[in-house]
Formats: sequence, C-alpha cells, structure tokens
Amino acid sequence: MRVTWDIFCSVVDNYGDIGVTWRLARQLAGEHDVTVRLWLDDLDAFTRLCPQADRQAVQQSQQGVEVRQWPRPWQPVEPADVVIEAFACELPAVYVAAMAARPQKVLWLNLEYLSAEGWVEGCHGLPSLQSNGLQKFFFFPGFTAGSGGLLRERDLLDQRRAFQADSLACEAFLQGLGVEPIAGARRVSLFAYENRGLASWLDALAAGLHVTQLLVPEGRILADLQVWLGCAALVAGDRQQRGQLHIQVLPFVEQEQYDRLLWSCDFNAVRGEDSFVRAQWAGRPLLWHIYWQDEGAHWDKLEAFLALYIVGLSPAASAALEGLWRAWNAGETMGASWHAVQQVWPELAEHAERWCLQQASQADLAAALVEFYLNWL
Ligand code: TRH
Repeated sequence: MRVTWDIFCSVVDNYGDIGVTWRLARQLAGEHDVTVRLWLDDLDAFTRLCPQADRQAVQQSQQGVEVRQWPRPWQPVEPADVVIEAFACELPAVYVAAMAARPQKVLWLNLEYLSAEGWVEGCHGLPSLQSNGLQKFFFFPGFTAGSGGLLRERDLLDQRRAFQADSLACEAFLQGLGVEPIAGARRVSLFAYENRGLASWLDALAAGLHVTQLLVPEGRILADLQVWLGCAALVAGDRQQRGQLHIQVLPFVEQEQYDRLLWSCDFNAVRGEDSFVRAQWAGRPLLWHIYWQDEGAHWDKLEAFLALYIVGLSPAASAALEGLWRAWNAGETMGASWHAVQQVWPELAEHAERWCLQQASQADLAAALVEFYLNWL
C-alpha cells in the first residue's frame, strides 16, 4: 500500500504559500512514490502557477497530485497517513477529530516558513502535544544540517547546468517569452514587492557602464516601474529604453518557466520564500526582497541569512552584498551599493555557484520529510 499524504494550504497572500506547497506536493508524488492530496482554499492563485488547472474543479489531477478544493464547510474524508498543515493554517476540526479516531496513527506536521535564524535548529522536529492527545511536529526548512533543508527536485541542478551550458536553448526559451536577447548585455530579472529604492537602482542601471536587459514579470513592482518611466499602465510585452537600460515586461509564467528565467539571467532580484530559494539554485548572484513582517521581524531573518551566505566572501564583496540587500529592503538609495557590487561582480558570481553546491550537499526538504516519517513509524 502506498503511503498517503494530505497537504493543506490556505493562501494568505501572493504566491508563496501555494508556490511552496504545490512544489512539495509534486515532488513527493513524483520522486517518493506516495499518494498526495493537496487541499487549496484559493484555486485562482493556483492557476497562476499551473495554468492548465481548472479553477472551478472540486477535485482534479495535476502532475501526479490530486488537487482538492478545500470545502467550507468541511466535508468529512478519511485522513491520510501523513498530514501537513502548511504555515500553521488551521486544519478543519472535523478532520482533526478523524485523525485522532483513525485506527492507524497519523503523522501530523506543521511545515513552517523558511528562516536562517539560529533557533530554527533547536525547534526543528519538536513535537507539541495537542488537547486531543495527538502530537503535532514542527518541521522547519532551512539552510543548515540541523534544519529540514530546502525544496530541490532530484534532477534540478543537472537540468539547470545543461540549460545554462546551451546558449541556443536559453535563447529559444527567451524568444518563447517574446524576449530578444541583447548581445553582450547583462540580463537581470526583477520580482519584488513595491520598493521606494527602485528608482535609484534604475537610475544607476541606466547610467551604468554595462548594457542591462531588465526582465520584469507582471506583478506588484510594476507600479513603481511605471512611475520611474513616466508611462501609462505597463503590460506584458511592453518595452522601454532609458540610457543603458532596456526594460521588458514579461507575463507571469508557470513555475518551471520561471526557473528557466532565473537560469537565463546574470542576476536575479527575488522575493518572499520560494523565488528566493529558486534563485539560489540558479547559481547566480541575487538580491532578496524579504516579506515584510510586523515589528521588523524580517530584519532578523535577513541578517541571519546574510551571515550564512557571506561566509567565504572577501570583506569587500561581503560589504557590497550586505549594503545592497539592506538598502533594497529599507527602500533606500541603491546607487552607491550597486556601484560597489560592480567592483566585486566576478567574485559574487563564483560565490553564488559555490553556495548552491554547498546547499545541494544537504538532504532536500521532501526527502527529509519522508525520512522523518520513516523514523517516526
Ligand atoms: O509571492 P510571494 O511574495 O509569496 C509569499 C507570500 O506572500 C507568503 O504569504 C509569504 O509568507 C512568503 O512570500 C514569504 O513570493 P514567493 O515565495 O517567491 O512566491 C512566488 C511564487 O511564484 C514562486 O513559487 C515562484 C512563482 N512564480 C511563477 O511561477 N511565475 C512567475 O512568473 C513568477 C514571477 C513567480
């Protein structure tokens, strides 16, 4: 009998919650020979990442995963062997009662948000006793050996390297998005939240020594881009040039295509959680726009990641990278820090690949979850 997994995802906002759970569900089903049901409360968000999905369907099969609309009120079903509540979304009370009543025991996991903070290792895998006698375990993704690791499909890096080594494949991919690669230009992708610092970065790119081809998927940053360009509402396909800077707006593409976009670029500005991890697997320097949290909690996360990431960089490269990331996240002027990054560009590029390899030497999150289940049995 195949082991069954239920993954519950309540979409808080944007695409990170759905992005992580959809990726995890596919990988578990595709690589671990288990049966996965993914319970979603927002099929509209899902269809952005998986355009072939039906936003009305109560139940559908997509890429080996049974995707279920999370019914409200809940309709009773037999609980799975392993139950993941993603990001502390609350499971239906009836479902939890069914878990407690199930003759075969159920592993209940809360998959937490990604953080590089030191306390994560101490909390990863800890149980918490619930009032009905069930235990719920906390599972923390992370960057160190004592955490649950990062989502990484088995052949991801091989695919990425093959793609990056094949300039024709890269060109064909970009052309498929309507992008004509500019010879000799630096390609940069931009996926970010609203950011007051954007204008100063664009100023620096427009006045830079290098030609930059900036590719911007449709999303929240477009409003700031429009203001800087002084143009009307931007849509996918629009192109503009200011000095050395060529800008093109791209459609929001499905997840695999977004990976390829990251692989095609020399530098990627990413945000949230999932695009942040994918940019690391691209093996190219990146700029992270972290998800803003109350009371500045996101700054601790940002600094914790930087502290890990800069290990092995020269003082000049560390300072340049830290300066850029802090300025971007504070919405401050980017010109000086972008200039500093130019001075250490080759070192940052080499380091990005090294960091990727180092992270890939750890077990991936899906494999770590499966192992956790086997050890728990
Ligand atoms: O969209 P995000 O900002 O999501 C989140 C959520 O806001 C969440 O509540 C918050 O807690 C978390 O961030 C930290 O950023 P993220 O995580 O990068 O998710 C974006 C997803 O969208 C990711 O799976 C990649 C995908 N994507 C595409 O599939 N195609 C695209 O064209 C683009 C730009 C992104």
